[in-house]
This record gives sequence, structure tokens and C-alpha cells, in this order.
Amino acid sequence: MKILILNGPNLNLLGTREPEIYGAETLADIETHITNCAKELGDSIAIDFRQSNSEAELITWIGESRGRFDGIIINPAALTHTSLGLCDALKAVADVVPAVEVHLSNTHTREEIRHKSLTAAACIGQIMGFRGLGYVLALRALVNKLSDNA
Ligand code: CA2
Repeated sequence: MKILILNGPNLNLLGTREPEIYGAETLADIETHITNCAKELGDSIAIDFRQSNSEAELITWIGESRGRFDGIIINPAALTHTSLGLCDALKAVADVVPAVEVHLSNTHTREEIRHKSLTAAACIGQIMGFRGLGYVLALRALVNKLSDNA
């Protein structure tokens, strides 16, 4: 089972500021946790963990996932609230590559502009508010879903 994990703009800066909102972990720490979780779940789970500040690059990666990956975990970061392009890309592969949306913070407790996700409707589920742990929870949920369907 191959899982693509995508991180949107500025998540490369995680751990450098606003730890009260996003936690103190860096993106590299989160990658380590999710890689360890994948190993615990079984040898057959391969993780490809990526980050981009470019909406176009994220859309290209999602489009290329068909036939290469079994599922996607995505934190679209600020693009969550603005990007119909990411929503369309996720919908275009959803028949074979289901996605789970993750957010470190609970966006509903924050500014109103962060309450709406344009990408969530293209995903099978959403996990938010548990900081880096959310990625691990998303992996468990996605693997469970993909195994159910097997
Ligand atoms: O809570 C989340 O995971 C977000 O996707 C994070 C985004 C934000 O725009 C969304 O509304 C919610 C922000 C990602 C950038 O985070 C940084 C954290 C620390 C330092 C710099 C950037």
C-alpha cells in the first residue's frame, strides 16, 4: 500500500513560530512519527512525504498519483481556504486515490476565513486540532479504509 502525504505552503517552517497554535514539532518530526506508525502497521505500507509552497506543484503531484498511490493524506495549509484547483485535482483522482485532509490546528476556533475548507468535500474525511498526531490518526484511518475495501 502506497500513501502520498502532501503538505502545503509554509509548513516547511513548522516549529519556528506559533507553537501555541501548531505545536513545537517540525515537519521532519512529523515525518518521523508517521514513518514509524507505517512500520507498526505493517511492512507493506510505503510513505512518500512531500511539502511544496507551490499550488501548481501540489496539483501536479495529485494528478500523478493515479496508478502510483493508493491514498493521499493532505494538509493543504492556507490553500485549504482558497484553492478550487486543489479541490478539482483531489476529485479527479478520488475514484482510485481517496484522500484524508489533516490540520494541525482546529481551524473552527480561529479566524472566520479559516472556517471554510474548499478541499474537504473532495476527501473521505478530515482530522483537525490534534497537532502532529493528526497525521498518524489520518494514516490509521486511511489504511483501515483501504483494507476494508480490499
Ligand atoms: O492547522 C493547520 O494545519 C493549517 O492548515 C495550517 C496553515 C493555516 O493557513 C491553515 O489555516 C490551518 C498554516 C501553515 C503554516 O504554518 C506555520 C507554522 C509555523 C510557522 C510558520 C508557518
